[in-house]
Amino acid sequence: MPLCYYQPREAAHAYQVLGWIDIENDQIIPLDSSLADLLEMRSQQRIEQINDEVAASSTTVPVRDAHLLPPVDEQEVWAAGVTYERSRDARMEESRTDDIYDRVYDAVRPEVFFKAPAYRCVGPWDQVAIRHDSDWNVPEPELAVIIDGHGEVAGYTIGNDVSSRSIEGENPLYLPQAKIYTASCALGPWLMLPHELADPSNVAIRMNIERGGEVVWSGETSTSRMHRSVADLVDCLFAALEFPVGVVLLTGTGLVPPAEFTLQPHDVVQIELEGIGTLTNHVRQLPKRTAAR
Ligand code: DO4
Ligand code: MG
Repeated sequence: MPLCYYQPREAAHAYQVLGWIDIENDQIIPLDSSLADLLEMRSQQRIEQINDEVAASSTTVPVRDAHLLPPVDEQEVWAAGVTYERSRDARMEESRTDDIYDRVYDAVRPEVFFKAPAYRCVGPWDQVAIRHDSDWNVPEPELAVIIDGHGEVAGYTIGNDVSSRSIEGENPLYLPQAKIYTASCALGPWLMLPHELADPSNVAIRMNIERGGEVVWSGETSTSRMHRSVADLVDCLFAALEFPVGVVLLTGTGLVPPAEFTLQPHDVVQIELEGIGTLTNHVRQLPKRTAAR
């Protein structure tokens, strides 16, 4: 059964609760621990803690009365890039410095970059955003791995690494601006525990993009086409960083729409990862902002 963060729909104040979803009965069992608490533990202790809290819980919340939130609290989200051939080809197509992508694809050291703190992530059915100063924007459907403070995989969810191809394509030094902005990272709908996903290296990934009720692009790939292993990416992330309350790692995209495609406001992006679920988000455009001085 997956874990989720939710907010009771009728709650007078915004607060989030970690819950264990009983999918068969459409109920959420609230837990006392936070995800950060659980990710500080080693896996055996974490499983025992979840089981104890489920057994001790005396209330349940119908799933329809819960607003699902991104399944993170204090974690940072990091991302790997150019881990699929399709991503390498797309970067080479958009960039004037195409050989750097070819070199990183085959290099021992992967591309790993910071994507978002937890508070900037959006959850299922929330709006992801495209920048007002970018005219070429895409969703990136990715397997997201939740790693505990000891470097062990603690779960899986779905990530959308929404990106500006025009900004990154102009100059690779603009990568943070292409990747990190308000609502550029969606996570959800929940977190599957490791034993619930039969084979993370063979997960079908499907994406549909709808506009005005019609599918304007769809594609399918599989994590079996990933050029690197999750274990190698985790090792790289932990090589010189500590994450006491855990971390989320997006593992790269293998689906990139053709060059003429760009996201538009009101598009609906639906990402399905077999064995995990479906993450659906609407698209909005960020307004131009100026710093208040
Ligand atoms: O180099 C750009 C990042 C590519 C990326 O985010 C991906 O391959 O998923
Ligand atoms: Mg990506």
